[in-house]
Amino acid sequence: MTRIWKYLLPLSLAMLLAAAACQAPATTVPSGELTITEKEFEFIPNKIMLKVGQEVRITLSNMGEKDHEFMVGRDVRMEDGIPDGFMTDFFEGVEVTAERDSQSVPVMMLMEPGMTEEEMAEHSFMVWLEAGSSPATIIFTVPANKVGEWTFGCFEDDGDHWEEGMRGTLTVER
Ligand SMILES: [Cu+2]
Repeated sequence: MTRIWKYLLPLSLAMLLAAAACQAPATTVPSGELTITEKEFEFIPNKIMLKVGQEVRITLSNMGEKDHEFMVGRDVRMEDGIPDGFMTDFFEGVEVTAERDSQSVPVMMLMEPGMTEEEMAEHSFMVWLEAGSSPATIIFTVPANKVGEWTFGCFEDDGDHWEEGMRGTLTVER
């Protein structure tokens, strides 16, 4: 019994690795903790896979020289011909808490400054990070009604960042 496992285990691991290598390189998050780095003009990683029921801590870190934002949704919303966000917000109905510099902060504080309270209430959830600022962490449990494929993106500079390819895919699996 023990002897056979000695050979089977490395073999099955090798097969698993081979199978994983053949698929699209989505970053799975077994621990639930993930850092997404932002810079001009990309998110690293840009393919993420989450599981329903998983408690997730996503830390957004702006390592670029420009301000960047993180929004997750479906169907890009155009405003005066400029991509400005998503029609459907992934975070709608999701309870999100936030931390910054190891302190808990209201999620509203992660939105772009200068917005009125009314604008914030109507706006999709976002994490806006000024260039050079400290990372922010959002914490939430992945709800079952979010299964499927979502897009995340940055629409800063009148949608330029989005056009430049600053976007990624978030897949929620059962
Ligand atoms: Cu950006």
